[in-house]
Amino acid sequence: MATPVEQWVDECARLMKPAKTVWCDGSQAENDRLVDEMLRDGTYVALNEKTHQRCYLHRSNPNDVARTENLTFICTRTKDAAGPTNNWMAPQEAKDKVRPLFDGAMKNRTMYVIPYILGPEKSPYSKVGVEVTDSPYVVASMRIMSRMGTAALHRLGSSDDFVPGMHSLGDLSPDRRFILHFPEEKLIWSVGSGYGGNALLGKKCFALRIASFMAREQGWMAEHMLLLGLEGPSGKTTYMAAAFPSACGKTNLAMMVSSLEKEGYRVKTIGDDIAWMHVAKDGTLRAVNAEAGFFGVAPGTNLKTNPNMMTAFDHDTIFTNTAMTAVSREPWWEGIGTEPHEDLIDWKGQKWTPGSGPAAHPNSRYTVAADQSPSISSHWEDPEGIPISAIIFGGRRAKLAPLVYEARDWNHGVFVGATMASETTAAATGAVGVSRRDPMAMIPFCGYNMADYFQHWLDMGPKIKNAPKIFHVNWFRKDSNGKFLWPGFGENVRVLKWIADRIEGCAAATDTPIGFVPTPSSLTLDGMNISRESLDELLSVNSSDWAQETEATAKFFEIFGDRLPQEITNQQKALSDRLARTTVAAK
Ligand code: GTP
Ligand code: SPV
Ligand code: MN
Repeated sequence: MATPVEQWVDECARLMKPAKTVWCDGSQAENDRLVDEMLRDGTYVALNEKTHQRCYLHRSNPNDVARTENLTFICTRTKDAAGPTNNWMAPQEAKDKVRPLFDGAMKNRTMYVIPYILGPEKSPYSKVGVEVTDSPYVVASMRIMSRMGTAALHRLGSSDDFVPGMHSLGDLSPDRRFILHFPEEKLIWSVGSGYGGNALLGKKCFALRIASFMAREQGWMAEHMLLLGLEGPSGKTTYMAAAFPSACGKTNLAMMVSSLEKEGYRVKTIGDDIAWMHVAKDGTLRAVNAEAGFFGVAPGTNLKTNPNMMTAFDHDTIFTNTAMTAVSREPWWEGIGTEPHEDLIDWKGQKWTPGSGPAAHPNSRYTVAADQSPSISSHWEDPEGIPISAIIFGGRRAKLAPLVYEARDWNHGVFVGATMASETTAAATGAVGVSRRDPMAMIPFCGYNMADYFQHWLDMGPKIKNAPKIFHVNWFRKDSNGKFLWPGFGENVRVLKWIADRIEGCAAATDTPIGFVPTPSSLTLDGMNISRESLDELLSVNSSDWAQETEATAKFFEIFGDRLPQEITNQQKALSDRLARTTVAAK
């Protein structure tokens, strides 16, 4: 008797009609075969074997370089279940429309079957997915990003407890590109894109959109969050989870080299993008990294901003849409630490000239195994996960939001997350630098109605013993000349230290209408070059600006109608009242 997964794979083969089907085992030998094939057909370009062992450059189709949110759909039975922030199609309509694009899509191609585990191999919280794809680049990427191959098939056995994901490159035309999620039947269909979150179906499609839906049903949380441990001088580690929108600094924070190393503060990485969090038997909130690798933004990565990553990716790494140096064949991007020069080949494979725009695509990325980072925590694969003491929200906000503040309690923290906004980045197609509301950094990734998602967050708090404290950070506040007020990167550890000190009850704060803001002297700023004026501006809370902001958030919440939890409305009102009572909280 065929197992459920074999039956589903047969169905896919009947529809897409591949020349052959290959079940991936995840072995090095299999990867070597794929690399040879990809080097032969141009999918991969070989990089310098001396400086970058087994590293390759992949150039995706120039029309296929970022997630396409406008072509991403949540296909629940009712539109309400998907909510006002998602694109929606009825399941049957979606299938009728998109099935023809899969019909015969793999003629003369190989269909690869990728069984994979999300979460640590032996964790009770982990889940199995199976992706079929005609892209060897997707196979190689999934091998780095998840526990792929035989281990996953073993874990699955003859069970039907897996999330199937059907992927084909199709003809790569944006007109025939669809990323469809069927959360009620836990199914993913993706066609017409070979890039990142559109095509590696274990990532945003399963680990966030489908998983967030499951998490609500089952009482846990699937979040767009990095996970890190801050080691202090006493030897104690404080574990934190942080949600920032795409390309807003998760990877860099999770892997930072602390500027307070001499003082005994070090950051250890657990994950950089997706956290699954459960209330454990002892009542603590425990988080696992759903992934096994980093698919990180290349531009801006250099020996100063992220030395750990510069070490991690000098072997066994895939670079996507970066530039390369023509003679030495090394990857290159803006902000790598060297000036652009005439010897560059740009991300489209053309000779770069100063007039031809950025040499690397702004959303160019590296794909590298997590355990290649020197910063990886020895607990990153703990089956029970790590206990979370702080949840941090943040975004790119040139104005308004101070460097850091602490929410008054869990419900206020949920409100702080729900009112997040950030300037858009190159991680998704569309305009860059436009401020948009992005609750919990989940706007593109929540697989159901976000009003219900807020309620789910509110419901989780009381289930956790010593619920984590909730904070908001902003590394991106600018002065009147448009310059960042805060140096960021390794200096962000100073903010993490303040957060850990707040948890221990030993850091001072000003009680402002938006929450608790550090007093200037409660931040450890020794050895750092920052003026008193910049610091004051970074910590300032302008009540009239915030009053305007609350109007904008109230307007945003209107789209949810009656479904918006009453508690969110209460929090909104309480904030407005506090703002009205206080004219100035800033110093
Ligand atoms: P996704 O992988 O898209 O989810 O992004 P991410 O949230 O992991 O963002 P990442 O850490 O890759 O950073 C994105 C960009 O922001 C990079 O170009 C970084 O150089 C820049 N960046 C990260 N941290 C800071 C910071 O503290 N300050 C400033 N000014 N820029 C930062
Ligand atoms: C993001 O956009 O948040 C990413 C990259 O982490 S992608 O895999 O394309 O979603
Ligand atoms: Mn991300």
